[in-house]
Amino acid sequence: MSSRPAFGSQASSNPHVRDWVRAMAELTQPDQVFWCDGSEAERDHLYAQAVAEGVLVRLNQEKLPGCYYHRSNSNDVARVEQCTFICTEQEEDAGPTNNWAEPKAMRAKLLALARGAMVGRTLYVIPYLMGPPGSPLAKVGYELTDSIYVVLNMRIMTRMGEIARLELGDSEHFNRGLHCLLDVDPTRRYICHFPQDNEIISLGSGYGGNVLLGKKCLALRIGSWLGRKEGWLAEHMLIMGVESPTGERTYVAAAFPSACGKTNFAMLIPPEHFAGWKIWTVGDDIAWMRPGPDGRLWAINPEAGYFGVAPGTNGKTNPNAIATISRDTIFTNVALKPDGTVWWEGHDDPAPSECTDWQGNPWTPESKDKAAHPNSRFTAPMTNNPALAREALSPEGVPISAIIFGGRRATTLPLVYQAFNWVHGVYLGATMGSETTAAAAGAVGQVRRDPMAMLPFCGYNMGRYFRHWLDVRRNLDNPPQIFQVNWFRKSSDGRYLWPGFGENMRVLKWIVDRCQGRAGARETPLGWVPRARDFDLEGLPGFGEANLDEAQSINIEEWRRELLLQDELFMRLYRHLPKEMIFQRELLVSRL
Ligand code: OXD
Ligand code: MN
Repeated sequence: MSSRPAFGSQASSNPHVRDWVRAMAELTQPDQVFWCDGSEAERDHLYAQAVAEGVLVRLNQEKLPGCYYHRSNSNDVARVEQCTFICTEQEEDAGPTNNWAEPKAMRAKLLALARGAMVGRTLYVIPYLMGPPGSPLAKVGYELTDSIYVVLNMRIMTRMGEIARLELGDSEHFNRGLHCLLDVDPTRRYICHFPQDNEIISLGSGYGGNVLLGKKCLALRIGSWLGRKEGWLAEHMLIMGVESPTGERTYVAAAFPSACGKTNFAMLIPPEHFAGWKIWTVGDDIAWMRPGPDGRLWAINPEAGYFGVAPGTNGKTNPNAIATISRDTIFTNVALKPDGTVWWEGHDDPAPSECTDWQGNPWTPESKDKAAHPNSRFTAPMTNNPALAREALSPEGVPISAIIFGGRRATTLPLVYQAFNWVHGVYLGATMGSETTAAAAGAVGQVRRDPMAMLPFCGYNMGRYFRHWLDVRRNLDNPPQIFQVNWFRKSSDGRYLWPGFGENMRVLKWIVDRCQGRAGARETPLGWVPRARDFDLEGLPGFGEANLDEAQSINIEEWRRELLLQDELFMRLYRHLPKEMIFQRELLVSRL
């Protein structure tokens, strides 16, 4: 009797897909090939399988229906930028901010590592669609993986299965992604992109950002490459709709580096004072944007779920996220409580008297180490979000009125200012700096240049990327206004100068009002800033005009240092840096 599984046997009818899957199966030698269709029945089967294999723990289904728990290998908890490569014929095409490898040699090395890597395992074939079906920006990818955890996460993060097969039809234009866990050894970890072939090979990791190939690898690194070729932008940006009490909706995209609050901002609930205002989430991490026929910049969220940082998420910082992750969620590397629920530092519940930490060790409040890894995550479907914008499902997307760039900066950068024009705005994005976070392996808290929050994600030469941003303007009769924000500025005694979280609505309101032509501003050397009378400070206890002035102050000494740091990046990019960026720098120096 054949033990053929009831699920996973429906191979694609697309000959390009079949040939490639056959070749990869010959290489990796799995015991079986499982073709995912994305159905609910398949989902139930896969969760049961993952639990049986010990990859997932089924959480308390009364308290957390549809939720599961996973621990990754403790050497594998964040993106690894040093193992991430852009493999192009010319090193210059990858540029000085990426690790580069010659494609032929790198492919040969990776395929040698992948040879026989799935013996005794299952090769899952995941068809997935990035973007709403029928969108002019949507793209199909196929990920081949031997990780059932990846399959179940991709199910949440993308439109997976039949919907992607239908979108692709018989076309050969799809992203080819191969992922093998190998033995999760950091010395054999490679996240490699071959943009000229629309291909990704990821080996030796099981961490989301390295292995959910639709996200950083396709939607950003390959996406940015395709965007330059095809005249659009793939950006590390949230997208939100801001609805005023009159029902007017203004759409905003915002680039903040990893783990700097994009998810919280995208799901913001306006404080009581803003009765009648409402924020709608279109996306929390990635925006694909193209000039529309009407001369405006139109954006879609290519993803279908949120892969958010758990620590610090609670009913005060992000009530919509708490509702979103109350069901159908996979929790990774948080702490596991004896009652089959989860906990992390900054959870609404007090620390449990005992639990199991992210590494599987017993943990009590007396323990020295954290119970949850600082980069522990939740993977949740966007349709769980009470603030999900209906436009998140629209193929056309939304017209963007404002683009916000923001870093995590304890000094120098004021709370908010507006660029004088598009080129100046591109310069603000290009010179962004931010303190590093736990989302990437390495030191935390050091300021590094992170242009447009894309340093780890731009799949080609960063200088040409700035040029592309300048070029996109030619197709925009009505370009978005560009702003810079910094929620994280501190006083000399280490206090945050701005309350942040829901109160960011005040900054957002000024931004929206500027776009709608109904808020004033004062010109400064940096850009347009709100005066106290332009900015809603009502009902914000303990925060008055003097506080706003402090949060907005320009310290010339700090700006001297800032300009030197900007120079370091510009020197690295010099060969392809648009002259406009150098002129903008000179203009800023003369204004200061
Ligand atoms: C993410 C990241 O996971 O930016 O979104 O690291
Ligand atoms: Mn991100």
